Amino acid sequence: MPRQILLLNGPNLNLLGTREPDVYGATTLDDIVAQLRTIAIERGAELSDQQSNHEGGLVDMLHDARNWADGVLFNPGAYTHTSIALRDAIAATGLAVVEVHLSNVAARESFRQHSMISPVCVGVVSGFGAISYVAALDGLLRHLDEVAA
Ligand code: DHK
Repeated sequence: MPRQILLLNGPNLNLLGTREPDVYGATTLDDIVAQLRTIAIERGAELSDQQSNHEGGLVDMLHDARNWADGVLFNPGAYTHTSIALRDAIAATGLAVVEVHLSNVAARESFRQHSMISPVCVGVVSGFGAISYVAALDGLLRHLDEVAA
């Protein structure tokens, strides 16, 4: 049975490609999903993708994922910096979550320099544009292998 990975993206990430390309790059979310899906298959995993602009919708998606996903790549967008509800949802589900950011949030405005969710994630990848997702998928699959060993 292939490992099941959820790629979960939060608000405004549906606009990737046209949204502030100097900050977030020119790659669309569809391009990122296609690339990750190919890599996942090469690594014996299956990737599903979901996106919501709503905090509660993201909470529901995490709750649902506990029934089928082995791990989650999660870019919560701006909710990274504000959402106790998302932090609690990750803790409550016990899912292995990797936090992902296209930009280097540590080098940006002070309000982006704190993450509510980092303490309940297995790791964080930030600052490599679309490649952040590729690195996060690699890290998550290695983490799941280690835990299973
Ligand atoms: C994406 C967003 O939408 C911002 O609100 C975060 C993150 C950074 C990113 O770099 O992927 O602050």
